[in-house]
Amino acid sequence: MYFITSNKNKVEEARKILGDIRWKRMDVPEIQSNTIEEIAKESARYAFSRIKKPLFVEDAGLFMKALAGFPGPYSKYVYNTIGCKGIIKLMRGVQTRDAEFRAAVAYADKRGRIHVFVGRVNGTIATSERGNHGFGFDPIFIPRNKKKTFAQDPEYKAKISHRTKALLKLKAFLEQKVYK
Ligand code: ITT
Repeated sequence: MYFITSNKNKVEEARKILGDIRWKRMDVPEIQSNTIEEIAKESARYAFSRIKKPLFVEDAGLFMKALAGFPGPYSKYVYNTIGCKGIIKLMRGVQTRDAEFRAAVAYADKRGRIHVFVGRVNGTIATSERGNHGFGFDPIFIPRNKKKTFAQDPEYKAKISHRTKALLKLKAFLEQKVYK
């Protein structure tokens, strides 16, 4: 099974759950949509039309409560423009710091049928960047009931992250198919 992504960190995280997957980089045009589920689904459809083999893609985002879910599906653009520092600035003085990471994994089976699995993790936005593991917004995301950011505690991230949860659902789905 192929994992279509440009992000090496995602591949490393996914291998811990699914084992031996094949990483394929491909330029997949990302549709504009307000949901990461739709974006992932369309990307999987496109990738399948190109390689015609079982594969999955994953779209993730950071959703902040005080900003009505921003940047959500636009997380990549926001990360590449204002980054973690920009988010910290935006949130300066804001009391409600709740945030959620969401991941939508879209799996295309050998016939090209698409199955979507979603994972979420709640937390808060830190007041400064901390830690040097992981990627993206990890240095500013503190999971619920913890003090360290994802970038400070990659082992914990691996256990409970949005991506882990979505991939575990995919794994269960694949195993159930094998035994049927
Ligand atoms: P793809 O090629 O798989 O699309 P990407 O890096 O473009 O990889 P996404 O569009 O799914 O990833 O993610 C949007 C942004 O959200 C990404 O640029 C990261 O900054 C951030 N992000 C996603 N997952 C994250 C995680 O587990 N920890 C921290 N930041 C994350």
